[in-house]
Parts: sequence; structure tokens; C-alpha cells
Amino acid sequence: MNNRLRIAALAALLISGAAQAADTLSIDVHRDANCGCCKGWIKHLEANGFTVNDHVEPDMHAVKQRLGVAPRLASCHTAVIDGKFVEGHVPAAQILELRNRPDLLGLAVPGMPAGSPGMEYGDRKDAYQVIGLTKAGNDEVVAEYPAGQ
Ligand SMILES: [Cu+2]
Repeated sequence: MNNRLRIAALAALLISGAAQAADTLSIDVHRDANCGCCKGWIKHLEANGFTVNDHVEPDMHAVKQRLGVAPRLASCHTAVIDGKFVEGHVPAAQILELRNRPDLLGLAVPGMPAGSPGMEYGDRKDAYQVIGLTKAGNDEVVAEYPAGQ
């Protein structure tokens, strides 16, 4: 291998390495120490390629207030990705779409609907919506589950 080829090969290696690093989806999850379904949701994120930074919090109410989660949107855990909140059992698909929504402050699945990721109870599939909070302060339905109804 001559020098020029060697440099080209090295550059290709570096570029693919950088692309891999950019694909790493890092998300911070804040949760109560005793929250089992929160751990279920973390498993769902990891299965979908997210790297989860798990934070056990003494006061989730304070965390939600700090991150701007409106009380009507509240659930158990609160996550943060790219400076935006992800409240409750939001499916990975919508978290990925959030990157293309600069108009949204965050996403939420209010409450804890059965059948959402981390809230599996056998075959039970409650209807639920994924809500986006716009910068203007409005709620917008970004997805409805179960899908295809
Ligand atoms: Cu939960």
C-alpha cells in the first residue's frame, strides 16, 4: 500500500467512526427509585438503540417543574434528549421523530396507559395518544395507539 492509499483508508475509517458516534442516541432518564415501569421503558429505549443515562431522583415533581412538563401531561419518569423533555411511556419511534420537530418543546404520554412501552400487561392495549407540547404552549397529538385503528 502506498502512502496515499494508506491515508485514504485511514480517512475512511475516521469518517465511518464519526458517523457511528453521531448515530449514538443518548438520553437522560429521571425516575423515582421504586419505579418498575420506568425500568421497563428504559429497556425499550435500549432495545431501540438508545444509550440511557439513568438518574434516580428524590423528587420527581421538582424535576418535572424544572423541565417544563405541564401537570396535565405528567406521568412517572421524565427524560431529556436534545434539551427537550420526554414524559412518560413515549414509544421510541416518536422520540426519533422529535428531532425533526423544532417547534416542539417535548413529548408526553400522560398517565400510564397499559400496553405502552414498559407498561405491558399481557394482551391489554389501552388506547393512548402521544402529545407534543408546542412552543406556543398548545398540545398536539403526534401519534395514536394502538396503531392502525
Ligand atoms: Cu410508568
